[in-house]
Amino acid sequence: MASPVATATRTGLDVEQIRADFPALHQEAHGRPLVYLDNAATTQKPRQVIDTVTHFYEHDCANVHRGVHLLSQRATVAYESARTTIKAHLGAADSREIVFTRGTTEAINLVAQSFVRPRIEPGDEILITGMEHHSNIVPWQMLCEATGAELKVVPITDEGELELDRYAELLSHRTKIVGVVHVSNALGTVNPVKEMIELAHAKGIPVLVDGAQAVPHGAVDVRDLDCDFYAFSGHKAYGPTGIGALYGKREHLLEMVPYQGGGDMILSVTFDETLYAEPPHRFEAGTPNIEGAIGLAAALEYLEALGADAVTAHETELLDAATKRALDIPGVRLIGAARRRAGALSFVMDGVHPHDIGTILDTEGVAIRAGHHCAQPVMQRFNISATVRASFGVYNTTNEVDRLIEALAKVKEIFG
Ligand code: C6P
Repeated sequence: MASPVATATRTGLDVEQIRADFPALHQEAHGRPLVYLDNAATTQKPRQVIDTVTHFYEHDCANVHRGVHLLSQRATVAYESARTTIKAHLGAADSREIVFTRGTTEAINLVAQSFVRPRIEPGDEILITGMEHHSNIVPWQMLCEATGAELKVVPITDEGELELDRYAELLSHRTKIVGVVHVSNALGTVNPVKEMIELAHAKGIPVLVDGAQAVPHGAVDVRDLDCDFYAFSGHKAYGPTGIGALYGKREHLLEMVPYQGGGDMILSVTFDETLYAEPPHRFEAGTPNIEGAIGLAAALEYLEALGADAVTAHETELLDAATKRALDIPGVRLIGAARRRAGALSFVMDGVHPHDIGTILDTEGVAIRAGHHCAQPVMQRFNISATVRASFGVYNTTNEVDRLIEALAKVKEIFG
């Protein structure tokens, strides 16, 4: 089936070669070659990830940490070496600092319940920002409700950047943790997390970074950032769904109580007492998503082979081109015009609901997301109910930017 011809990239990625790795890209949507621009929601998977997961099912399928038999030993080695791959990808010091989770959401809930809950008191504060995804809001609200703590929010400017002066002021002796998104899924803003972490640490406050939209788009180094926790999801970084990871500094993980109880997180159990396993297994109760972890490692290896800087450069080129050309369309208004953006272009068009735009684009074979992107407070901040969001990945091309813009012109034609 026909696929859009990839144009040469000036940024060092062989996009045609990359596209050949992704079977799902080579199909039509409503009779047109698919243009997949919903990468912030989830990415397509390269053959290397699909084959890794298939290989596990065909050769090594067994439970981990439990069996004496060969397959179980192979599954255990593959699962634990996936942890080492993730440790290396994030620049962590020790693979025991990597906890497998279902994704970013579960990682944040784990920090809320296991790290913050035991040390929070009525009147204490949790500081997040106005551009968080619901998964970095709701767990903290639940915790506040249960404990009498208070949720504080760093406001955002009209350009979609954080008000850093306000951030510094809001860091108080009552702040028990800062939760901040590295790259906003609704605005594309890249936040100055390193600087924010420094400011928080100067007051002894730990910081959790939501890296769901950062890991797919470039280099992340948790030791350079000096963050206390870093959460991300596999499926947005070309890996399987249902798997992600939490990086946590070893000294924090050692202090933390388990989040869930069950098999594989214990040293010994009697009816009188249970002794817990050391981190990270203490936080991985039950049979884990073994094939997910292995597939995630394959995805990160794939990204590494491309090179983080080349990935960033390629996607920035597409994002800049799409932004410039979308703004040439009368009535298009960008939501989020931060100086540093990554991955996503979010906008509204006068007189046309984003869902209508999404539907027309779909009939043109262009997949984008229209909605609040699970960041309703961002929509409230900009007095809108939804945006159109085109989000880019390693396999997108300038031809596809053309297709997006042509489809938007069609929307204009239909709605006048
Ligand atoms: N954003 C989007 O279309 P999970 O669902 O746990 O894999 O990831 C949650 C999450 C957390 N933080 C950020 C910044 C995110 O973007 C997401 C997921 C998707 O924008 C689905 S709502």
